[in-house]
Amino acid sequence: MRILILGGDGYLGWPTSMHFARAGHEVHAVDDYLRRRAHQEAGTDSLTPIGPSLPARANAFRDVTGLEIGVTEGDLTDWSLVERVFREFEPEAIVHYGEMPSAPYSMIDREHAVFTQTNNVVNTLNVLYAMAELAPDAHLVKLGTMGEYGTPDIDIEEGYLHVEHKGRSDTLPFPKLPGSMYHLSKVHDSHNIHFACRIWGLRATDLNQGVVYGIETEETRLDERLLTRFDYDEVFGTALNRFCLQAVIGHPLTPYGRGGQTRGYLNILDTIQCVQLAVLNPAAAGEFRVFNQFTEQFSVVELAELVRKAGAEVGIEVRIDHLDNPRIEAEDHYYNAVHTKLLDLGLQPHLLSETLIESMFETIRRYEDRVIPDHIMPATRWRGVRERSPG
Ligand code: USQ
Repeated sequence: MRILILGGDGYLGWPTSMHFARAGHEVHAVDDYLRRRAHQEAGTDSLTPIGPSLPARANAFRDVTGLEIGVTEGDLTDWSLVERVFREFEPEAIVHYGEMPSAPYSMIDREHAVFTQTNNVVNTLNVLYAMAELAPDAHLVKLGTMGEYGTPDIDIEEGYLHVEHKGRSDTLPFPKLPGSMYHLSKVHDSHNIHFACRIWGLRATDLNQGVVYGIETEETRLDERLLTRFDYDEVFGTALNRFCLQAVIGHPLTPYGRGGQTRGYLNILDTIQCVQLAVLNPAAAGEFRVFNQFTEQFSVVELAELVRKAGAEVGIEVRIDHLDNPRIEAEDHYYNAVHTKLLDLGLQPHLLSETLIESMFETIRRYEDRVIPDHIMPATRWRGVRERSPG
C-alpha cells in the first residue's frame, strides 16, 4: 500500500514510517521540523541523539535495511506543497501526525495559541481538500486525542453517544470538553473531518490517543542512527516519560497538584500497532470512525508510585514532590473511557510493568549526559489572560 506519513520526523511519525516500510509498504514521510524549531527556540532538545534531518534518517534507514522511505521537507499549511505530494505520491492511506502536539506550548500566550490552532486546523483542511480532489478513495488515519473529551462525570464512549431527548433519539458525536488550546485544535479537526466524510464521502478514522510512553521500537533498536526522539522538558515531555527521566537523574518526580488526574496511557509499540490496524482495516466511504486509542488508565500519583517501586528494584531512591498545579484541570474526578474497537480489530496490548520502566531507565541512563535539567520544572501556567496582560 502507498502510505503517506505526515509528521514523519516526530516521536511517533518516524518509527511508524520505518515500521510500514519494513512491513513492505511504499512510504513517503513529510515534515517541516516544527518541533525541532520549537526546541531550538526554547533551548531544549531530545534526550536521544536523533539524525540531523529527515533525509539523513531515511539514508541511515536505507543503509541498515536496504529499504527506501521517500521524504518531503515542507509545511502542510502550504497548499501547493500538499497538492504536489498528493499528485506525485498518490497515497492510498494517509497517517496524519503532522501537528503541533503540546498542550503547554499552546497555553504560553496568544501567539502560541493562534499558531497551534492555525497550524493544526489549516493543515488538516489542506489534507481534506487534497483527498477530496486528488485521492477520494484514500483513507485518512488522523491522530486525535483522548483530551478532546476532557473529564466528564459519565463514561466516555468511542466517539459517539446514543441520546434520548424529548421522546426522540439519535446517535451523535460525544460531547467535547477539552482542557487546552491544543486539545481544542484537535476537536476542531474532528468536526472538519466528520464534515468531509458526511458531505464529500471521504473515509476517515480519528484515533483519540491517550498519553504515549516508551523510547524504543523494533526498528529504532536496529541501529543508533534510527532512534526516535525522547522529550522530557515541561513543554513536550509527557507524564511517564518525564517521571522515568527524573528518577534516573535524581530529580524529584513532579506530579501536578493532588495527582488524581486520570488519563489513558499506551506504549509506543501499541501506537504503531493501532495505526497499522486502522490502516489495514479502512473505514467505509463516507464513514467517520472514532477509536479510543489507549490500553490502560492511570492517575498521575499511580504512575509516580510505579516509578518509585521500579526505582527501588534497581537501587534508585525516588522522591515524589507534589507541585502547585500549573494547569487548570480536575485533580480528583471520575474517569472511565471505553476502548474496545482496536481490541476487536486484534490489538495485543503491551501493558505497563516495572520491567518496562526498568528498561526505560537503562536507555535513559545511556544518554544521561545530554539532559538539560533547567527545563524540567513546569513554567507554563494555564492562567487567565488578564494575569498576563495587566491593564
Ligand atoms: N502531569 C503531571 N506532572 C508532569 C507532567 C504532567 O502531573 O510532570 C499531569 C498533567 O497535569 C496531566 C497529565 O499529567 O494531568 C497528563 O499530562 P501530559 O503532559 O503527560 O499529557 P497532555 O498534556 O495531556 O498531552 C499529551 C500529549 C498530547 C496528547 C495527550 C493525550 O502531549 O499530544 O494529545 O497527551 S491525552 O492526555 O489523553 O489528552
